[in-house]
Amino acid sequence: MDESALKDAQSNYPPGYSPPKVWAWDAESGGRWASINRPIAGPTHKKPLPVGQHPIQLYSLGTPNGVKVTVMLEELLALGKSGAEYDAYLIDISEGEQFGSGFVEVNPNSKIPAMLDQNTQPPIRIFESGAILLYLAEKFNALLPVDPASRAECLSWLFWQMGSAPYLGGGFGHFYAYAPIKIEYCIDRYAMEVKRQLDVLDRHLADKQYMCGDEYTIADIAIWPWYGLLVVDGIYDASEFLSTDTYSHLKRWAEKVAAREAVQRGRMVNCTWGPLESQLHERHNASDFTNKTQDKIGS
Ligand SMILES: N[C@@H](CCC(=O)N[C@@H](CS)C(=O)NCC(=O)O)C(=O)O
Repeated sequence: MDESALKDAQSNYPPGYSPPKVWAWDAESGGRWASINRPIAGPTHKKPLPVGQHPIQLYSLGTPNGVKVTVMLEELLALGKSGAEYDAYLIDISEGEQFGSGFVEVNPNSKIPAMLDQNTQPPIRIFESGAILLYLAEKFNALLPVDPASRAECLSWLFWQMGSAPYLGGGFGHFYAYAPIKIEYCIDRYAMEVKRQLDVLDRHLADKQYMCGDEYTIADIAIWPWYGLLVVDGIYDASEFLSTDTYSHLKRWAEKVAAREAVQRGRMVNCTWGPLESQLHERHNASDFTNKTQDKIGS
């Protein structure tokens, strides 16, 4: 952009902050997550993680990144892969539990989801939801196509999700729903990108049942909790703002995936908000879901 175009663009926005030479961590920035944001890594306190009996130990929360993994585990169990039995423990990120020493040992990046596979000694740690999905798909030979072309397509969409969702969550969601002030420039920038991404998905799904054709794969499992939930559940209360109903192929896919039993179960695990009957704070057995339903009938 040349000098005069830049001046023109700047004149659309009121004068405000001008960055100092060196940024310093002086104060909370405000906004919904301000109290947990820090510019340094590492643990803030000593706290070992609980460990259960099952091969897989999950430390997570029912956010879209967490839901990817609980849906994957429920799908594997539905396929009869009993080795995927898991204990899911709650990590309350609003209370800073991601900075406990035990959690940081499993994920040095201090973000949910994080997983331990206790089938091996010492146990294997896996963090980053995409890495966890791929690890589980390879371990159980499921939900990842085997022929090279379909596998490449599946991994392309898996990594597309990993790169794209931060624009939806950290960009659009943050500035539209959580920031302490509404900044038109930021909301415009991220709404533009999110709508472009929705159009990418909508065009791709126009002639396909699932992201990789007729086969439901980890690409669907990764993408649905962000883009599917945006369309079927209006995360960030943004359906009208983003006109999500207009993406009809994406909507059809999102509703089809939402109807899967494993997806419905996976959404409940580690969820601490919304209707009480759809929250299962921790999961240690398949019967936890049944007991939950019975609680509901009994109440
Ligand atoms: N790229 C990571 C993102 C994980 C992530 O951002 N997790 C959020 C919750 S959805 C978190 O733990 N935030 C806590 C923090 O930032 O302190 C993944 O896909 O696993």
